[in-house]
Amino acid sequence: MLTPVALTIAGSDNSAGAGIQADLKTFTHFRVYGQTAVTCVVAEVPGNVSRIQPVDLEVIRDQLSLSLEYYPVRAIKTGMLFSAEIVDLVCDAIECLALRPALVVDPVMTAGSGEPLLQSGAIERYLNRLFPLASVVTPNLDEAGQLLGRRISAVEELPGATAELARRHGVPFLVKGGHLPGLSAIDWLVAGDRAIRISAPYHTKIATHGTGCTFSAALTANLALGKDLEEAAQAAKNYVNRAISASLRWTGSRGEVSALNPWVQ
Ligand code: PXL
Repeated sequence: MLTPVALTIAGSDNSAGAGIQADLKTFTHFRVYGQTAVTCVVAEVPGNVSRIQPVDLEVIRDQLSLSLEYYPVRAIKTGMLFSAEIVDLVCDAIECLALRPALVVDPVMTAGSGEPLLQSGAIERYLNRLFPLASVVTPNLDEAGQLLGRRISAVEELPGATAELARRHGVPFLVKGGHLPGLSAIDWLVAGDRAIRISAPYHTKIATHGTGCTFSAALTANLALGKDLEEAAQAAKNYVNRAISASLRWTGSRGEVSALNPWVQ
């Protein structure tokens, strides 16, 4: 089989646990060749976002058109898009493709530290333009809560919340319930009339920076490999679970730092 190509449209995280860097490592793990369109440069370490610099819109447009024109991109992932202008530009680039690749929309809104990663005016563009193009939308609990207009605070609420989002937007939704209290990290996928519970053991006190990016990148890679949505979601969940449990750890001059392990089998 020819090596599949996937494209991530996301921000750069210098600490490399999230964003473009996490996506490329994940694509590489699955032997999918990654292309990148960088939307912003974020200066950060886990738990501390220092500065965000959006990339010039013309430069983002050229990154997208060059990768999409020269490579047979089978799947696209969007991560941190930051502004309404960038969401519009991404939609323009995807809408004009004759052959639509699979599209995973990870609606990144805030960093783990609580720092906003999306301007508030951009949410309306997600709802009206980007979600309708998606093969699947993958919010975490906070993002799903913001999209619904109410908090999701218990595992029992996940199936109903996920179904409501999928129905409201007319596309599959996968809500990542990993931060809910319990022995398992449970995600729900609702696609048409199918509802699937995806679970993995819950890990405490291990690296979690970038788990959302890594999950959606793994899902994108598996769609690029030709798996269907359910199989791809299972493979992605399984990979993230192993990457968390085999987390890397160092002691820097500020103390302990950790990261997901991209080398797990
Ligand atoms: O995890 C969300 C996220 C996405 N993209 C970038 C980030 C982060 C979190 O810090 O930096 C670039």
